[in-house]
Amino acid sequence: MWQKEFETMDRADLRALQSRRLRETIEKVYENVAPYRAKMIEAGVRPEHIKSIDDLKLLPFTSKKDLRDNYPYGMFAVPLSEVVRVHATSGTTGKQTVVGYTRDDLAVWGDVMARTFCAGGVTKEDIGHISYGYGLFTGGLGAHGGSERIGCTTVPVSTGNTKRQIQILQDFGCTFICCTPSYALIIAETMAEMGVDPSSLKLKVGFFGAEPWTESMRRDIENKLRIETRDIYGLSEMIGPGVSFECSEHCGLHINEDHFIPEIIDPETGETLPEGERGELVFTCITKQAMPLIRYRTRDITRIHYEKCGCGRTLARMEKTVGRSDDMLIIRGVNVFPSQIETVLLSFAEVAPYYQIIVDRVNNSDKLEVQVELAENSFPDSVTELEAIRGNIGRSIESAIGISAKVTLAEPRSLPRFEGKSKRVIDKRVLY
Ligand code: DLL
Repeated sequence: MWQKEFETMDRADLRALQSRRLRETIEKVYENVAPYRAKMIEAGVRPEHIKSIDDLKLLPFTSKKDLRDNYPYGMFAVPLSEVVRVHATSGTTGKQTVVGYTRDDLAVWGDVMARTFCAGGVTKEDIGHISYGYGLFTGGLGAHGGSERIGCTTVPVSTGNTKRQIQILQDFGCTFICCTPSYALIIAETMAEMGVDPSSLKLKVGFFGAEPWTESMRRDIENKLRIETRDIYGLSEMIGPGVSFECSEHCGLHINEDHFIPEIIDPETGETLPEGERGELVFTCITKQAMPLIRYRTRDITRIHYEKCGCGRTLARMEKTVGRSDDMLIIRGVNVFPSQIETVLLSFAEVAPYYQIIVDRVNNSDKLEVQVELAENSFPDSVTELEAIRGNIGRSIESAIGISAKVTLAEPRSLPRFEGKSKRVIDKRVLY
């Protein structure tokens, strides 16, 4: 274990630590983050009302909307001069959700990722192949920080060019890999096409996350790549990857509770649910300096178990998430909100506000198609004109969401109309 004293802490001691850190955090945000102060005043809560983690439920929730309303830095609790890094993830409209880190926050991130890798048997003798994207996405640099923190030789490959990735795995003797589970399957298939025998590699274990995957996908990856696998979960708003991690027992993901306090709520009513019930996961950061979020609604649906694990860790375990309480899609590891696509479509006078978003998975790769109706009065009279509109919409969608989409222009009045709630997203992916 990387930090045994925290990972196996007696639960009563952990609770005391969490309560102390929560009190300090609440005092700090009340003082330094105007939107929090305003929300707490509105809810009639003062920092002195928060004595232990039992008082968490008195505090108002935070959501992506708060981050959007205070874009880009309005939720920061320290001056920008203390912030050494920012990352960003998709917002629900045109603007990104921005998160910040102080130097201490980066150190904590390194530690929680080091815990993750240690739980998969990684030591400083290992060589890490990081194929999560580097950049605003937290996957690449987050995994990178943890790998370096342990002292592993770290290979910052980032995404793309699968054949080159395989060449690097072979030549550099990488012993662990980090990427999305669907990309792991693409690597496996490409290896088969190239005639590379996975047993000839030094690869031992893979850390896969950033999107949902199933136990049968796990078996498939393990068989095809001849490695062990670990699920890793996180979200940019908390820190990135490293919020929770799997150990060799494979019985849920240990939440780094000394940094993030989890709660499960009913997504409809906001009520805290009793231990063991399934609902929406909510987190409170209790050590983040730059941007501590209080009762942040992740929208991920899961259940938490608090019994001690066979591995000796006392940190609570969350089950694999079983969906979301909002309409966010994860396409090729990228978070996409249908509203982002709608915003783009509505900016084109040539199309009507009737569209469908179709997501499918072909050969382990997600495909996105956007069908949109042409406006009745602007039916273009040449194929060239039609193609130009299609091309412009495609480019605008790609620049808004960061991934490409096949755009299909439909005839006026040809797409379904809905009397009740419209169903604009058709997700055909079946996670086997
Ligand atoms: O996906 C951080 C990350 C990077 C996690 C690399 C793991 C590995 P965001 O882009 O902010 O951050 O997306 C967060 O992705 O709320 C979940 O819905 C989903 N997600 C992340 N990990 C898992 C997982 C990163 N292991 C959102 N299983 C979260 C299922 C996951 N869903």
